[in-house]
Amino acid sequence: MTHAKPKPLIRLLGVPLIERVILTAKEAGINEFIIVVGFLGEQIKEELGDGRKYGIKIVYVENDDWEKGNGISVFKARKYLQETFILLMSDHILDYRILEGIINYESSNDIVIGIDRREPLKTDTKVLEKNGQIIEIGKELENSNCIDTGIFRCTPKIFAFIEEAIKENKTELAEAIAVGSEKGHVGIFDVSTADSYDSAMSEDIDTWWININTKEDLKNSRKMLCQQLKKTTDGVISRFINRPISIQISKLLVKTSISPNMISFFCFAVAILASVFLSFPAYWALIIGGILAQITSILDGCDGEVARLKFQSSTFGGWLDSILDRYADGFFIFGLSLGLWFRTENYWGWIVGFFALIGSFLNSYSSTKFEEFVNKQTGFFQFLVRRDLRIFIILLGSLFNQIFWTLFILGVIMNLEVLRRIIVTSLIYSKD
Ligand code: C2G
Ligand code: CA
Repeated sequence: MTHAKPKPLIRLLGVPLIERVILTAKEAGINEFIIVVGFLGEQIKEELGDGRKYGIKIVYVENDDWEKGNGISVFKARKYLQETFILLMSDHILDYRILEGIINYESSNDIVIGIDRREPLKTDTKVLEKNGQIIEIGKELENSNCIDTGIFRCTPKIFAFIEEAIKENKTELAEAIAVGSEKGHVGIFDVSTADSYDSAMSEDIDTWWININTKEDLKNSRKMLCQQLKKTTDGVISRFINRPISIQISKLLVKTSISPNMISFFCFAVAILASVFLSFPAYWALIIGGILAQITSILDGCDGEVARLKFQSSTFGGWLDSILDRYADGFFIFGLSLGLWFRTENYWGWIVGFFALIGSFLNSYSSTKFEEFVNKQTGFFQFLVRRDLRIFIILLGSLFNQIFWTLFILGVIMNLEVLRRIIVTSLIYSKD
């Protein structure tokens, strides 16, 4: 053995595969886990512990027969599984909405298998289903119309099927499921029917799963996970400029132990530095200030991205993120107004600064409720006027050495956007 690391502990964007599976299940509301360990099981136990650090409960079951089929592994856990449970593979990465879907799916079958209609790969277990019931299952099926995703909902009845299969020397889980399906007890759940709507995150991404076998699979899953990092509420600058960069940075950050809150604070510190530069009368300082401001706008994506990739999102973090952003906004505009005053001693700078400031604050203040009202109804791509655009205007203004016009444009655009929101909301809701 050259590398003595069990496959479930391979890291995918900073999180071991098995931990990903567990935390995804937790997102779907599952809090108790039975993990069957075999080969190099000690390392897995050491990594995950009793689950307390994740706010869940983990019980381990040893399987010394790990060289036999995976049906044996499931069978060894029977003592702990006296009610309906979800059976997952430690190397199948999946979207939590598939789990929500299969948990809530109405079916009287003892086993419900998550299936996918895509073309089978060599490694896939093939399934032939008819009217929602499984007729045949196996790796070598000639006639199949879907594949097994490795996501199951089971009643303890499954152990009887496994036992029966074992008697015939069949130790693979698929073979036990075949026993159950012959008796007409196995149904399907099409994973593509899982609800793909997540109010904040997904846009047109599908619910997905990947069986990680090769380096290529790891690469694809990384791509999938990164695609989901964008938010429906991202503005244009964020969508086309900031996110593509911040996601690359986040890919590096997840490999470290840097927490989302640390990123939020770091980002804030850079913002303060940016506003100091913006307040200097020299043109070169203004340019540096504008560039630093844009950098913080990019980094502002990283705290949330790392939080989502590492299952570290928190209510506090989200709140901190937005509070620090508001402070930074205030400092940027104050820095610009001060810089203008140093240069011209014209009090008009303070007046446009005031309008830019209040417009920026109200733009953020009104956005959450407004998006709740409107976005859910329309859903299609919109030109969102948000902080990312604000900071981009500051960048352009400082590159062109136009502080007054920067503040002026900010004041106009931000207040017009607030006005637009008032009008749109009143049109939709005036009848309530
Ligand atoms: N979050 C968190 N902890 C932090 C920061 C953020 O848990 N310290 C989570 C929260 O759920 C928060 C979300 O991440 O609601 C914010 O996601 P971001 O991707 O940081 O998005 P946002 O800052 O709103 O926008 O181009 C940059 C983007 O416009 C940044
Ligand atoms: Ca952020």
